[in-house]
Amino acid sequence: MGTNDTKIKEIEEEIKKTQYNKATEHHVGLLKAKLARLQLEAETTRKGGGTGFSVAKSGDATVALVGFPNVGKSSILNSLTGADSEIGSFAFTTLKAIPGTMDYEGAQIQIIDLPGIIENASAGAGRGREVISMARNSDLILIVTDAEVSGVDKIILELYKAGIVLNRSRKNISLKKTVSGGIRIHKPQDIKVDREMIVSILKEFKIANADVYIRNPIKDSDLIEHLRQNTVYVPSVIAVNKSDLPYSRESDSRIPEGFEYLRVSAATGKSVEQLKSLIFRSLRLIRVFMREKSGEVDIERPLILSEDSTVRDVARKINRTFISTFRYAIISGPNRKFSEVRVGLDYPLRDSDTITIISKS
Ligand SMILES: Nc1nc2c(ncn2[C@@H]2O[C@H](COP(=O)(O)OP(=O)(O)OP(=O)(O)O)[C@@H](O)[C@H]2O)c(=O)[nH]1
Ligand SMILES: [Mg+2]
Repeated sequence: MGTNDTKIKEIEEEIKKTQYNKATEHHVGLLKAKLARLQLEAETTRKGGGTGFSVAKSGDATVALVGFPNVGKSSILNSLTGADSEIGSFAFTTLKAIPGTMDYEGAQIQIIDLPGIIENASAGAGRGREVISMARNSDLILIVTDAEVSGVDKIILELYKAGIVLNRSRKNISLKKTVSGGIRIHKPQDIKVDREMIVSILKEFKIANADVYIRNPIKDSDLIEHLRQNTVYVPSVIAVNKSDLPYSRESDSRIPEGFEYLRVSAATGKSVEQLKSLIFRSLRLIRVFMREKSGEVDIERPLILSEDSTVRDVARKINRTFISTFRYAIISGPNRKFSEVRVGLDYPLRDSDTITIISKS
């Protein structure tokens, strides 16, 4: 274990021991900043070691299956996609990434089965590094647990240590380093910030001069995540597998706040269909149907886009030249109050819209 690792352990222990309250909040914030900086350094020095799994992204979105060994990840992949990932009654059956495709409402969702992770995966234990890198690049992380919901908090922590933040969005912070002038904080008047805290966190990251722009209320962890650079924000849901087996009443209370979950059984097929719709909904995708000028609509194969897409994204997806020759688009759909409307490139789309693009001739 390197000296960095020892220091990381010590700080983690100290954070655990320290009761969090008004009086200690500053101290804990600094410890967290120190921890994040050490983890970042550890990661940079470790880079280059170990190769990632090679699975090309395909389909409209990618979902990574993350969980402890033997909880039934491969069984879930197989029941969601009809893939044939090896299942075994012992830990570490799966040793590499195995992709499958889930067909849902016209969308092709890539699901990737991964080896089980263990504690300290973020520090490279087991195949932790590779698993985490797949998770980092996915559009949704499906955490799989056994019926007792054991260890979800540990999995979330391992991902967090590797810079993967689940079910939270990026806070609006930006930072411009300057050569002098100290730390200047720019923010709306009604937002309160702990200036002293911000200055000391920045100091930990060796920043003494900077303009900091804050647009919404932030916590110390938001700033630390911002400074870590490698932070990604990924949505996540939990599949509580093996729920055909008996489980204790308390197990549901182990689901962390802010996570949706579903009790399923890959063995009996219980709630597998519901899991498919939970996955699809959590990916926040919309389906958009193209109508030819002739009036023909391809309802078998909608375009799959993220929910914040506009007409421009449709045009771009079909053919780049559509943007330069674009005149207007005609939109209709079951989720619209109007029967038809003419719109421009920036018009936001809704699920199940039908769109016709009219080009300059
Ligand atoms: N009772 C029950 N057993 C299950 C269920 N799903 C999987 N199993 C069993 O659990 C064991 C592990 O299943 P896998 O799908 O190989 O688990 P895994 O998470 O992929 O395991 P690793 O690849 O080793 O990490 C096997 O013996 C499966 O038959 C379930 O829903 N109910
Ligand atoms: Mg497996």
